Amino acid sequence: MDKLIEIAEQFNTNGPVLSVREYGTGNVNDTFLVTLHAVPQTYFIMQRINQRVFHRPELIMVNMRALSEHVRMRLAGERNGHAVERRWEMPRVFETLGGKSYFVDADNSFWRAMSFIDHSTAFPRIQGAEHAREAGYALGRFQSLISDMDISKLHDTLVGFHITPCYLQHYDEVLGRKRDGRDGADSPEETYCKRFVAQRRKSATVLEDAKGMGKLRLRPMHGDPKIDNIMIDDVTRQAIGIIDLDTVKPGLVHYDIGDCLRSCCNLLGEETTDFGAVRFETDLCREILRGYLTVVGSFFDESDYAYLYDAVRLIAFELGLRFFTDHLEGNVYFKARYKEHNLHRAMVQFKLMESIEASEADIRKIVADLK
Ligand code: GN1
Ligand code: MG
Repeated sequence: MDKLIEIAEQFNTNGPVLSVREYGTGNVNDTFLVTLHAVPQTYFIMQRINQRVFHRPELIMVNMRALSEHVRMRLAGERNGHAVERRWEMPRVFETLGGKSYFVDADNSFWRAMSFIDHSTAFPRIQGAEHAREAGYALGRFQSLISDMDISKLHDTLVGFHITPCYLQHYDEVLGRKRDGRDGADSPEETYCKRFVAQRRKSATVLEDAKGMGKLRLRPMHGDPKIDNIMIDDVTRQAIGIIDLDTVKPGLVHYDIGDCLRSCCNLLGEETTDFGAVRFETDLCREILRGYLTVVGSFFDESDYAYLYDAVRLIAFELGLRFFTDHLEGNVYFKARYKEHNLHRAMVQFKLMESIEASEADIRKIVADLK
């Protein structure tokens, strides 16, 4: 603990550090809430970036700086142009006492600190229709705020991230290695997952093919707009920001809206082990898309709408595949509390995908009605 306090004291904040405690449920980085003695900034967020995942964490900080600057200018421009004002916040990066945007400790761990967005909450589950609409709005708002960013200024902080065929290729390699090593017999869950991937692998290229054909194009995207990253104002109940900006990069916004839907429309969450009960809630899907399309509808064309169903189906497959591959590899990417943890997470995503497939007609109708 003393060591964590010492690290927190490396950052330029307004007051001595009182305490540091673990915070949140991230699968990759380690997050801490730092409490200060002083007011008004009584808390801040400190994170250790997982360098097994992010090989160049300093590039994340370069991106964050460019991103904050861009959004700040866009918001200032809006304030000048219109009277309408809605709270929108981005985490502010804290510099170290030496004026850098990160701190590397004696063990070579990479630390950064950011402001805590006050008077707001990130819920682990969708609370109702209004919350769902706000979640969709938040993603649309975020994508629209960064839509005019020069993508050549954004570093690719995680090469291959959200390119589904790359995950399939990696899965095949891992499986091949395991066969050579002649591992023990598969558990029923492992058998289910292998069969599931084999049956659906052909469709893994659907979004990348659409990109290749020019039907979908690269735009700046968030990369991880899951429910836990959407901040809701404690008083107005409106969405006021999306946190976790490590994976903002050029990509297909369809991976984003797909990810937001697969996360928000699964009320049992990613961590349940009640696999048979996992369902995709189409009523929430309608509200999320309603909120989302009120913002991005202006830059969506015919094929953007046409690929929405594929997007949500694919991202559940992709995340399930990522969890399952990590299980086969021995949990080297996602933090796991027990040996089968990533296998169980994969089961949840695959069951969710089955439910998405069973709801295809409903989802397509929702999209058509909202167009
Ligand atoms: C990881 O670390 P966290 O929990 O913010 C992952 C996302 C997954 C998510 C699933 C960099 O996000 O892609 O969708 O878990 N982030 C990375 O919960 O791989
Ligand atoms: Mg994340």
